[in-house]
Amino acid sequence: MRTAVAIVGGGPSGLLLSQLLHRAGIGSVVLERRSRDYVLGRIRAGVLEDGTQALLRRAGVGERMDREGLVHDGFSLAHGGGTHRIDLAALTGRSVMVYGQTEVTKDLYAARDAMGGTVLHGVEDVALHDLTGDAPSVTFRHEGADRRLACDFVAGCDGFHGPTRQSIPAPERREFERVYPFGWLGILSETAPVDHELIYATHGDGFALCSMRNPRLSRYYIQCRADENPDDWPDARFWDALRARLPAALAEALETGPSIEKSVAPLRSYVCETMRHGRLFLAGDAAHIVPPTGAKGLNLAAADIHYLSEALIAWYGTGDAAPLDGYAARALRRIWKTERFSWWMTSILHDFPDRSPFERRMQRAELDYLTQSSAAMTALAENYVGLPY
Ligand code: RFL
Ligand code: PHB
Repeated sequence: MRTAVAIVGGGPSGLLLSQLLHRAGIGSVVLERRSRDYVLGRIRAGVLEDGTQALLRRAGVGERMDREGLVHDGFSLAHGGGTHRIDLAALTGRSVMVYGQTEVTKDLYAARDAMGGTVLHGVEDVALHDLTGDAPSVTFRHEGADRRLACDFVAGCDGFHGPTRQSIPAPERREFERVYPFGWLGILSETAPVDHELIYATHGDGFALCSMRNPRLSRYYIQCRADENPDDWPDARFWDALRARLPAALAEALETGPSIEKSVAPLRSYVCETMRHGRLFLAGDAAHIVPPTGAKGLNLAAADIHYLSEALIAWYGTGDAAPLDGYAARALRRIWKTERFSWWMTSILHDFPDRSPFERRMQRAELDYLTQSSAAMTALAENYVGLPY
């Protein structure tokens, strides 16, 4: 088998890259370890920046998003018993869209099918070869047979736990990490969202987030221990804990019901600055992780794909290697700013068990300042709607 770009990972990064390359006449094969149903069953991100929306439209997958996505002109911070609205539209002239990662991925699969794209599911034992020469290849097992895919380039879009980053020799990898001393327990429930916009709440018991997927599907999160077992959280316990962290009026308005999904996600900041090794390029969660507080994971992955697709299209179009050579530096400038924002939002909104009384007062002052200064609110808003590409 031969293709131009071998893409390891059929999550949003891999599918979007494949779609953008295809529209530029460049072939690819996507190798995904899981089944399509498994990939579509994962409940993850929910908020799209306007840059991500524009990229999805450019990839030809914006139609359903524009029809069904919910445009949000603001969100609220809840603390000290009250709420404070951050008016994204007034502060930045821009907005975000609530449209779940599951839907984005579904649209991308439908587009790949319609264009006859090759996505192989259930691949095992992916291994990368000859990355530093000009004829790399990927070997894997698929449907019981050993296969070899010859290619010009390999895109590592296989998420944080995937194998492509490990193909970069350890001494060459420059990695930076912070693991937070808590996680998020999330549920999905077929109930009306407590508000028409998102609410990020801080409370002595810990952080809580009220989000949604559509007007009859709510997504709620509460800060929990990183090693929390979701089975220890029957629905009633979750709803009680959430109510306790919300201002009284919202707690009273909260519609509860059975959860249809419940999971714990650890919180981590991570960057691998080495995003290239010969003909291998990393993108998305394979290269970096942000804590979900700023809703940036999926958006950051899309920005990488924007840069990488442009660079590959330039190489195939004119033979110009400069954009590929500059890919990592260009992507990292935006990655680090987004890491900073996600780290900052996490640090002001969560309860850190090891914080000193002084640090807790600083956290309180920061929130107080944020809700009183239009300069501070504008800084929050411009990061939340997304930094330019
Ligand atoms: P993904 O989505 O992890 O996709 C990687 C794909 O690679 C496949 N893979 C392999 N394929 C072949 N061979 C192997 N050996 C492979 N190993 C792995 C995987 O099966 C998978 O299909 O990475 P991608 O495409 O870069 O997309 C990034 C986003 O998914 C991610 O940034 C966000 O979902 C992060 N994130 C969230 N972001 C938000 O903005 N808001 C959220 O609420 C939110 N919740 C989450 C999240 C990430 C989570 N993870 C990764 C544990 C909740 C969770 C649980
Ligand atoms: C979500 O709806 O899953 C969501 C929304 C905003 C975040 C994180 C997750 O900051």
